[in-house]
Amino acid sequence: MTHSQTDKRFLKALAGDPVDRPPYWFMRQAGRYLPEYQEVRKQAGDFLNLCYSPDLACEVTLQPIRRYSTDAAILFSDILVVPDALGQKVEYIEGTGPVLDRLEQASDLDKLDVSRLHDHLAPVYETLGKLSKELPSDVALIGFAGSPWTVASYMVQGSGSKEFELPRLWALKEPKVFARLIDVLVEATGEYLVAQIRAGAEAVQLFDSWSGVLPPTAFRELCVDPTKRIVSHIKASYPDTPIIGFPRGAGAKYRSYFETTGVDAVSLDTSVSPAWAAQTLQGIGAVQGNLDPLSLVAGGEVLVREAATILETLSSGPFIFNLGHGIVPQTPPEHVAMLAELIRNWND
Ligand code: 1CP
Repeated sequence: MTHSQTDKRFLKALAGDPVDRPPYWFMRQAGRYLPEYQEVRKQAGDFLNLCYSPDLACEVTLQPIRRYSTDAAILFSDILVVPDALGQKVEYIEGTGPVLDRLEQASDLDKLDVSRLHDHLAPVYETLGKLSKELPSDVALIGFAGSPWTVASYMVQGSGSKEFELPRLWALKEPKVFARLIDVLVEATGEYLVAQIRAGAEAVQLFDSWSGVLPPTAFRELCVDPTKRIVSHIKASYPDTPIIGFPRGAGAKYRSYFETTGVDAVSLDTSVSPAWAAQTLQGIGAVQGNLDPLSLVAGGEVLVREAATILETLSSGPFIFNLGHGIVPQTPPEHVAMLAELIRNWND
């Protein structure tokens, strides 16, 4: 987004244009901590059914906008709709999280079918179309996908994990086979995000939630390179649509990720010091982040202090206020409302 006409604060900040105050939105701003989400979730029954029901998905996307007047809405969906669309069995089990019929050997990759992608994900595109019509005119619409490494991790591990040993070991033992899986995901993710933009997304975010478990060489091969290929694919059709990368846990490697992939902005995890980010990253592009989601659970003084430090340190460069990771289920919605008000009243 280079200096095009927009009155959306979020898009201006991404383009490096001046803003009256920092824009804000919160990762996982829709979800279980909101009673009105729980209602719709009950109505939908199955979690994937919620993701694939345009009216309901649209409604839960709008819920946090009504409460907090965020500057951006993020499509309500999940990163695991992509393996689902490729034909891998994905289920969400209450209290456990996602469970997948795991990929165990090279021949399992032959079952993945990219040709069904758009048919399967048509309801997601429909949700974006509805949101484009329903959102207030100053609120930007963000589409998203998981990055190939993070999505592959779930496909191979078969569930969430702290260390993701199975995909890491597979990548080390059979790099060529693992590269084939990454290639399938690069293609599917690139296509998926282009279709999201066509349907109305004004920016997209790539969530690489598990990039932090990889050592430097694997980080380059499995996170940076695939992300770079996806960015090129998107930019070929939509050169002006900003792309935000979230290589969670990348540490000092945030810099090479930012410079090499060509993303327009990076989302910072909680471990990144705002002062370091201001000095090292804001010269490359916009940064987004990075309040500890637990500060939002704690509320009060500590929340005000932590948020103020981030605002003071980062708001003189291109900056979007966000969390360092998603809102957790035990977060009191009043704390989020208080934070939103603090940011809305901020200008230094
Ligand atoms: O029962 C429920 O209601 C399910 C809870 C839930 C929700 C609300 C899941 C299951 N996904 C979501 C929505 C979701 N997931 C969004 C919606 C938009 C918003 O931000 O408001 C987004 C962007 C995601 C992305 C996502 N899903 C990521 C990347 C971001 C991150 O948090 O690191 C990941 C890793 C997932 C996988 C996933 N989906 C759901 C759960 C519980 C998990 C994590 C499982 C694990 O512990 O590994």
